[in-house]
Amino acid sequence: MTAPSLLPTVRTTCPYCAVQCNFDLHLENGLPVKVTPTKDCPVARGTVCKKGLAALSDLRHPDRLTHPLLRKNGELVPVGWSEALAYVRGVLGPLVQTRPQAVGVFGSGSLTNEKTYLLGKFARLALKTPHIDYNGRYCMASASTALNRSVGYDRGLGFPLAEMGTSDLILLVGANIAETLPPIMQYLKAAKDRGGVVYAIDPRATTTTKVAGRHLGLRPGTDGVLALGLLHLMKVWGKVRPTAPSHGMLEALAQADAYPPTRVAHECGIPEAELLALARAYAEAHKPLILTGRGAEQHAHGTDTVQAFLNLAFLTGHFGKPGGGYGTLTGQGNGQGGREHGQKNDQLPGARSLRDPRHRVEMAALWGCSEGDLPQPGHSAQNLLNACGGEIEALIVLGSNPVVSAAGAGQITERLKALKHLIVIDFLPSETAQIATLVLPGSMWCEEEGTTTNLEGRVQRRRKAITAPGASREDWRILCDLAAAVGRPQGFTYATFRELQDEFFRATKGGKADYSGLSAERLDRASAQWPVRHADGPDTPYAYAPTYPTADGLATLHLPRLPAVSASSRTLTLTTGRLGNQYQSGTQTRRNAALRAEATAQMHPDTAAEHGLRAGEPVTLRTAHGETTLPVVLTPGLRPDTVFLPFHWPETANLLTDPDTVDPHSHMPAFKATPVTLHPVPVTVPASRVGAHRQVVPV
Ligand SMILES: Nc1nc2c(c(=O)[nH]1)N[C@H]1C(S)=C(S)[C@@H](COP(=O)(O)OP(=O)(O)OC[C@H]3O[C@@H](n4cnc5c(=O)[nH]c(N)nc54)[C@H](O)[C@@H]3O)O[C@H]1N2
Ligand SMILES: Nc1nc2c(c(=O)[nH]1)N[C@H]1C(S)=C(S)[C@@H](COP(=O)(O)OP(=O)(O)OC[C@H]3O[C@@H](n4cnc5c(=O)[nH]c(N)nc54)[C@H](O)[C@@H]3O)O[C@H]1N2
Ligand code: SF4
Ligand SMILES: [Mo]
Repeated sequence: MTAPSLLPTVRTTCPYCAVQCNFDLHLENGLPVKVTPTKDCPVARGTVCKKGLAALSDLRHPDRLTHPLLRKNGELVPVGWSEALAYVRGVLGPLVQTRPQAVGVFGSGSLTNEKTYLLGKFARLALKTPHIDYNGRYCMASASTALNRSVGYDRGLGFPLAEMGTSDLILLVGANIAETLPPIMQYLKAAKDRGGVVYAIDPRATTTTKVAGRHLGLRPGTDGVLALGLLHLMKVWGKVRPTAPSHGMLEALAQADAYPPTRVAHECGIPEAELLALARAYAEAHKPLILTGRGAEQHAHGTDTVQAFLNLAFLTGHFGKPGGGYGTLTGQGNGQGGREHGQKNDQLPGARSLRDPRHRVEMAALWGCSEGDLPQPGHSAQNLLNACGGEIEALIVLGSNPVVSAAGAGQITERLKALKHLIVIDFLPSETAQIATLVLPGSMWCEEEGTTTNLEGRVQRRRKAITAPGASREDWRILCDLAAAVGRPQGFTYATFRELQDEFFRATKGGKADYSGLSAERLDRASAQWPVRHADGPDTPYAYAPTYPTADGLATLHLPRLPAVSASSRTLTLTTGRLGNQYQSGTQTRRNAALRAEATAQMHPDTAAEHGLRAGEPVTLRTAHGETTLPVVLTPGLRPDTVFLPFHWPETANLLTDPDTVDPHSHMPAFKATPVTLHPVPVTVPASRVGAHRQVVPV
């Protein structure tokens, strides 16, 4: 049953990636029937990708969750809200009084800014637990950590996207934007049309490497070595001219001495001539732009890899230039805002620190509690999931599907099953919802108001077009219901969404990510890039100009610590990533008939031949952490020492990744490099088992 539409056409933002395209939803009988891109969109300028176009079909998908589900005698059965909330009162109520640290919260970069803010407040004030973290830890956390520790804050791009077109050399380091952030390709093409050069640095040839025109197919995990090799040559060629005075410059430069071209080419597994050609292009460029994606970042040394590129951009005088320098390509719809407003384990709204006594006092004043009531930082994402079933007895998940997306998903699923209480708020029966003790039906993108912040720090309105179906509720109301159920409703009694939104904007005042000059009305007039400190003041299209918000205003160039590279050609490395037609853990896109895709194992024809494998035949991939069987796809553009798996299906990539090793700085798991072996499947295994992933059964 659906409520009548509010308007015949509503302009809103896409539910998926960090570009945050705007489009118009055309409504008929209370439901959107068509999406049309708008030329007014400041980001995509009238383009939209196929995922955005197909997003409507999830809204009333037959699997849509429309009532709470409670596990009884092993089965999830439909119940009313009063019974669902009585369960929460019964099990979480006593726990938050006696052992709040036994409760965890897992959030998401898919959540609007307002929900991000509310989730952090809910964990700290209603549950009083230190243990809240989110899936952004799996995403751009390494880039975020490197930027924060070097220049004191982190905005993925320090300039409007369109400035990309003014760069004369773009290095895409582990970013397959033609499939993952397609509208950005127009800015890449603009740069090329002006005579710019584009390199895509990726162990695989992809659509992006083709359009870029120059492809450097390095060995997975060696991007940091490449960056140090480039710095080495810049030093030799007299191209060092630091962006600004900073700490650690001499040490960073001295470190590069140990990375001459021969070593770098050998470790990266690339011809020395290709390294020199890239270095020459960088040396000659007036405004080179280095953009990292997850390929460079999702490693146990991801922070140090980003640091090496940041140091290179900084020491060659390009950091912070409009359209140049260094940036990271944020991934999720609100991956940027989601990392600013308090769902990180160590963070308070406005990118404040939970460790900073002044920040704690500021937030306590706004929230009407004492500073001492606020917990200290708790577990980060992967550690939180690993603590489930032990120290953590109850977990609330909002906007993530770790059964598919967490590193070492096999082990993590066992941890989640060992929980006494797993409460999942979702709108579709994700694999994580299917093992929950309680599932609460939440709201989809155009069923709620809010704001998101895209990959250039641009805050935009996401407008409500329709009402959530059946007994499902807006997520923000569910969080308020949960606060009341555990006996701590104070601070969670907003009469309207607007009250929550205004409180959120206020809460960021004085923080590094200051949104306090924003309001729904201002955002109706135009989007704005943060910080926006005053209602009648400007926004900030250009960030990263010195001085930086650090203790003394200077940047600190930390020394990247990179692991020794074993360049043995016998070792096969598994790397993982995305397909253009699927989104993340696939809850939404695997159900969408317009977005067909297949789970396969991509490998070079020589690799297949060496292992006695042929196209379409099953292969069992085995790592120290698990195994899975998939059909072989021959990919001549992939390095012969690398195998690629998408992660959008259960029983694909994350059964093979490492659940226990994380980057020491960002706590990011190593999604992009796991030693793997390949085994042909004996003919006795029925072909029907190949690629037969656990089907998503409606609960
Ligand atoms: N279609 C689609 N679009 C998406 C998403 C999605 O799931 N589907 N997710 C969104 C999100 S949350 C994110 S974070 C972004 C991610 O966007 P991207 O970073 O573009 O995505 P990935 O496919 O994970 O990784 C990019 C590339 O890194 C390469 N790679 C693997 N290992 C290495 C390495 O060691 N070094 C280098 N240099 N490259 C390596 C892979 O071959 C891959 O082509 O996409 C966003 N957009
Ligand atoms: N091997 C490997 N693993 C990876 C990666 C990789 O490259 N390789 N990439 C990592 C990255 S970058 C990311 S970002 C993660 C993403 O992986 P996840 O954290 O699992 O994110 P999603 O798949 O987007 O899951 C979102 C879930 O929440 C629901 N949901 C989405 N939005 C909302 C909302 O607003 N409200 C409610 N109630 N529910 C919502 C969806 O239906 C879905 O079930 O995966 C990581 N895992
Ligand atoms: S998925 Fe990303 S690129 Fe595609 S329409 Fe949505 S916001 Fe735009
Ligand atoms: Mo991501």
